[in-house]
Amino acid sequence: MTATTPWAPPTLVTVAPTGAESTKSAVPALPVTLDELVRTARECEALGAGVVHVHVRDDDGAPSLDPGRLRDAVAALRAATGLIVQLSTGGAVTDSEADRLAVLDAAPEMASCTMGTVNFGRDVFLNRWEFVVELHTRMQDRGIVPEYEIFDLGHLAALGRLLDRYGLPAGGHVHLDLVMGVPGGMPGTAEALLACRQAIRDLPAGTTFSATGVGRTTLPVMLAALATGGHLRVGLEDTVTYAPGQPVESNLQLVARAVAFARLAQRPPLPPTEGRRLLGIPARAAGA
Ligand code: KMH
Ligand code: ZN
Repeated sequence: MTATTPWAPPTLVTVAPTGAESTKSAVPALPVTLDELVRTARECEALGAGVVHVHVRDDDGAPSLDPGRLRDAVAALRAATGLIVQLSTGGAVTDSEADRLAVLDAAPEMASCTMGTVNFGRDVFLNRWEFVVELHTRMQDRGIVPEYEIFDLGHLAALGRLLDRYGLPAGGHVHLDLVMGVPGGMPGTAEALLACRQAIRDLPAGTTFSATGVGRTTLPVMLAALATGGHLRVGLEDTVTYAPGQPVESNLQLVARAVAFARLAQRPPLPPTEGRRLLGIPARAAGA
């Protein structure tokens, strides 16, 4: 008998090294300065990461959407790495819509776009429909490729509605990230991932997804994503405990584990050049 199942695709590994929630005092390995961010990004690229999802911090280590810092981060990461640089427009739950929209002025090649409001622990991560539309259409106008952040199953339906009404994103390819296990969002289970996988079939053909399991859901989500053709996001933004009683030592440790699982699944990491092709991001000119 001949096998008819196609080989699974390589894995695009995104590292989310910092986030907006942890403090340096609680998580000493967290990169909060520009130097720390760039060093982490370089190391993670060498191990197989293809994308860096970026939140920046101020001089006190607090989350920041300062336009100058964002521009500096984009420039420094472009100079030091070949990674696809994805700025967070999610910021922190306290950030204003205006500041979150202004993130796009730093002209990243990619940015996140969260598809709806979600309870976020004791907070609310607010993403009104009009705000989502504004982010999506500004990114279309500026040629910035979105990664749609999906915290709940209903966010996939909202994404379908967004694309129907306002058209495909810049580059024409739809890519989303399932952010699972946030207290208030969908659970980080294989069952929930499969429900999303099913709903993704209603989105444009060729839609790709990555998945992130927050906290203790990191491993089940990673294994379920690898088994179903998904890509991976890992990093200290989402995971600060490596194993029971064992704090994460570095982003590198999380990327190394993700890459090892991806290789075991015979889905080796996808370099950033090929990641750009997959996501519809223009190739970087030589030396640029
Ligand atoms: N920090 C969260 C409130 C994103 O980066 O786009 C939002 C977040 C999503 O992390
Ligand atoms: Zn983020």
